[in-house]
Amino acid sequence: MEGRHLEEKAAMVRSVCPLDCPDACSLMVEKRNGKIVKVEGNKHHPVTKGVICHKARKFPERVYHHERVLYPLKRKGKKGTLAFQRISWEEAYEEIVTQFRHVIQTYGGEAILPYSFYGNMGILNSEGMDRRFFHKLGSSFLVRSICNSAGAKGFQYTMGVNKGIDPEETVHSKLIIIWGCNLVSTNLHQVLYANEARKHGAKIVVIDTHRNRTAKWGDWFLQIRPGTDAALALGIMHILIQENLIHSEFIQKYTIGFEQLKKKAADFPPSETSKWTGLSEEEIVTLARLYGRTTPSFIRIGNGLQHHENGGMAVRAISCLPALTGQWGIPGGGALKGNSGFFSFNKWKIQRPDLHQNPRAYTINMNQIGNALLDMSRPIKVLFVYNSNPAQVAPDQEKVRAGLLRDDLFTVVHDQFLTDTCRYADIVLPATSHFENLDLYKSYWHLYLQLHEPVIPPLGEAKSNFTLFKELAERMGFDDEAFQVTEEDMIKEIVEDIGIEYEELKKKGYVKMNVSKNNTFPHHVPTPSKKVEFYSERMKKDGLPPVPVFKPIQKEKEFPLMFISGPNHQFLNSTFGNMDSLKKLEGKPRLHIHPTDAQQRGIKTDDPVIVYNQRGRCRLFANVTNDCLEGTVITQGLWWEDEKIGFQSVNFLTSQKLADMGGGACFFSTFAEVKKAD
Ligand SMILES: Nc1nc2c(c(=O)[nH]1)N[C@H]1C(S)=C(S)[C@@H](COP(=O)(O)OP(=O)(O)OC[C@H]3O[C@@H](n4cnc5c(=O)[nH]c(N)nc54)[C@H](O)[C@@H]3O)O[C@H]1N2
Ligand SMILES: Nc1nc2c(c(=O)[nH]1)N[C@H]1C(S)=C(S)[C@@H](COP(=O)(O)OP(=O)(O)OC[C@H]3O[C@@H](n4cnc5c(=O)[nH]c(N)nc54)[C@H](O)[C@@H]3O)O[C@H]1N2
Ligand SMILES: [Mo]
Repeated sequence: MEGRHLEEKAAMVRSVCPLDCPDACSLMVEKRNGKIVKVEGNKHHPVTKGVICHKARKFPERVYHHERVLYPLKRKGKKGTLAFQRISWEEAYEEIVTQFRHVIQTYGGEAILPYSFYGNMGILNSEGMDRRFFHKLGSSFLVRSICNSAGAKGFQYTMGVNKGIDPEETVHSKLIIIWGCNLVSTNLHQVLYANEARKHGAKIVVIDTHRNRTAKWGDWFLQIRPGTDAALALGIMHILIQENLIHSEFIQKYTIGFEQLKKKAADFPPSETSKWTGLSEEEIVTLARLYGRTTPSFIRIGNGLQHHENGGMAVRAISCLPALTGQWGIPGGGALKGNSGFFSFNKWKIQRPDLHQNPRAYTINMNQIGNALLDMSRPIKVLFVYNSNPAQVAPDQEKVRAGLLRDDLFTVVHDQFLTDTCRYADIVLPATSHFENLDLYKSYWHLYLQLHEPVIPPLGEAKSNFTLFKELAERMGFDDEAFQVTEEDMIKEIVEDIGIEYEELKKKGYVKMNVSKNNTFPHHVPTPSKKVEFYSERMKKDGLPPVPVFKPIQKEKEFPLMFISGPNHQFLNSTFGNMDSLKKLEGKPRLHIHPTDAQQRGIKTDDPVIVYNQRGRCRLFANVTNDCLEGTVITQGLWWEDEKIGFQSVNFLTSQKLADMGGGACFFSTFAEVKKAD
């Protein structure tokens, strides 16, 4: 017995972190008596190198949490409450299929809407069998643009594809600019590379609205007014061009539209740039000269700065900088917004849009789910939520929840926990954790594709998304071969398409994507002109200014404070927001407010405050601090509703307005007023 016990204790199994996070870590899981007891970073993985965050270490607690949903549930109380009764999978399927059939017959397939994002980043469980199923069902299409789509589009206009440099190269960078990105919380391994570069003399500059953890770690912090990054980028260009700190040969060979860009940048002398950004002229000039004189330089473009009305253009403008100083192609030089472009495979083959009988079905932007649920001219009758928690993460919660409360809406939620969205569900289905699934993981930052083999069998009656949609297809009588495949079949299809040996992947667990001159900048720039486009004809066709411009964010008179509600350190969006250990580490949901703004409103640290605007309100605890600018209030984290406190959701204040590009969300272009709570 003793020997067996020791053997069990030694069982270490490979896994992958499924969270929507750039690092996509390789994990090692310690199992004892068939149970996961510990999760650590894989020391052998070239990027993870044995280092992982707190959240991933807490996976055992999450997987075996007493509140985990393990059986199908049916609502027995009113919508908005959490009153459910246990039912069998057969009953659940029966009810769902009956609803599907009735709604398709009465209103058409478009009255069914899937709502999903990347609660689990596994390709099979986030954009595989589910897509096939809803296509065949003939449902409305969902535009999944809640995260990075404005910035991704802006970057693509300049560079043609969502690719940047290989982050492993950034140890060679001599200047690292972290722009609108809270790395220390959101991209830990980039911090490790930057620390390595710093040992070799690199300087780390942080451009952010908030003196966040990353700003405190960097060497030089530039605190910029929110929504003015395009002005700063143009201001840097102005000085680079004026002081001839540009790389003319590179510009000549690899870019188009320099003359037009030069003209635009001429409008942004330091005085003008300073007026908009709030940075001093000296800061702007020093930054531009540092950028113009340092090679290799690297810009890590974050997601924060693009959650604005003008966010697409901000990224578009910043992405022009590396080409001006000829950084692309030098190891450690260039920029990185996202690297998903390295993992290109034929999505059509995996998602099978051809199964859809009505390719002109409604298209609904997930950022406007509130309006969509309330639009009775084309009613959504069934909402099917998985991998997402719209009653927390989507903007304009007043509308989202009014929609979810509709008595004539049938809502199914597939999740591991009774999230706030489950309050409105008619049926809740138990989802496996990623440890229970076979799946394939890419990263949107590093370049390793990873295979995940199940570490434990499904808990309770939980099913993976893949299994759920495959079984639903069967119940609906869909007999296409698309629904006959196994997980392994689908993985093999993807891997083959990407050009990786499945056996090698199975053996090692991860394989690096092929990176060569033929698929990286500046030799391969897949824009229409095949060059870096300072001037973009495509933007013009899309009704956008073809050259980077700065358009200030529209202010709102009655609500003088800009309200920025970003992610926090201990949660992953709303995931983990129900775990006491991580909540304790995070403390209270805070509103960081500048001393002048606080004083004007009679607010002191720890006071409960109400943040409000024309759309709604939320209740937070004040932290009076110089870490934010006057006129900007900041909160972090998507905290779950707490019955004792009530209305903690920051998304009651955010709007459904779309960004300038890609149908992106504008979470941070939100205006509000603050008062002390009674
Ligand atoms: N711990 C943790 N890690 C996460 C997540 C999480 O919730 N928690 N979420 C994951 C996901 S889905 C994403 S998309 C990424 C997001 O991670 P990041 O790319 O780091 O983006 P954010 O944290 O949203 O915002 C970064 C910073 O932008 C600042 N900011 C806001 N407006 C502006 C502006 O106009 N200009 C500039 N320069 N800065 C501005 C904010 O103050 C914030 O400090 O993180 C991923 N990783
Ligand atoms: N105010 C404000 N709002 C924001 C943001 C912000 O910065 N500020 N950030 C935005 C961004 S960048 C993003 S990406 C979105 C994220 O929005 P979401 O993708 O909705 O993220 P989460 O809140 O983490 O919810 C994911 C849910 O998926 C569940 N889940 C995990 N694995 C599985 C699985 O295998 N199957 C099923 N069925 N479910 C699973 C989790 O338990 C969790 O409840 O939020 C956006 N909302
Ligand atoms: Mo995101």
